[in-house]
Amino acid sequence: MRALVLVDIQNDFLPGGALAVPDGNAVIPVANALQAAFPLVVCSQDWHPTGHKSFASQHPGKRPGDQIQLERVAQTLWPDHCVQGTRGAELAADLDMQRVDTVFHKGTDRNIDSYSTFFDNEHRKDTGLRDYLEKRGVDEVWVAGLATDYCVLFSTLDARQLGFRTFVVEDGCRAVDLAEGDGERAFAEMARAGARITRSDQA
Ligand code: VGL
Ligand code: ZN
Repeated sequence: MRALVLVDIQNDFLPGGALAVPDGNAVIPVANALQAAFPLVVCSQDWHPTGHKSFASQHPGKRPGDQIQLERVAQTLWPDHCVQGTRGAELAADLDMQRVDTVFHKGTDRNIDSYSTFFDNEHRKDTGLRDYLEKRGVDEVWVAGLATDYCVLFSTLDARQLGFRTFVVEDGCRAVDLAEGDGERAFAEMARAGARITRSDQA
């Protein structure tokens, strides 16, 4: 049994948003079209409290794009984004939600970021997605959404580590590309971890 995981398709990651992913809008029609091919569809939603430690605004003298050490892991600093209850945090209005079974929130702990839809960046807390999928007999996960080089990458690596057969829908993802080529490097890393890089017409 397979499931489609749509990662962080939220206003703040779309053009005009606080952490706009170039061409981020392009993933919406792909995500909508994919859904019919899956018996189970879930979404993740980046869902930060105000003053989240991944925000550059919380670190005097730091700017978005800078790196710091947070708890025990390296953390890239971001503009304030996906703050709980704000319009920027809402899932894209054009994303078809009719067949979406559950929305999993992540990044809710002020002190640690969570790129992955499964675990926080220290692998301490679980979002519940793993149990949810295993209870329903899911052994294959397809991933699409935003952004290729952060939340799609880490969700895919965790899915592989948890033993799911894992596919990443290349045309259904877009990258932040803080450094040129980050998106391409992320696809290569996911492939190295055993994920199959595929396209939406293969679903
Ligand atoms: C994301 C940076 C910060 C993502 C979330 O969804 O890829 N990237 N928070
Ligand atoms: Zn975030």
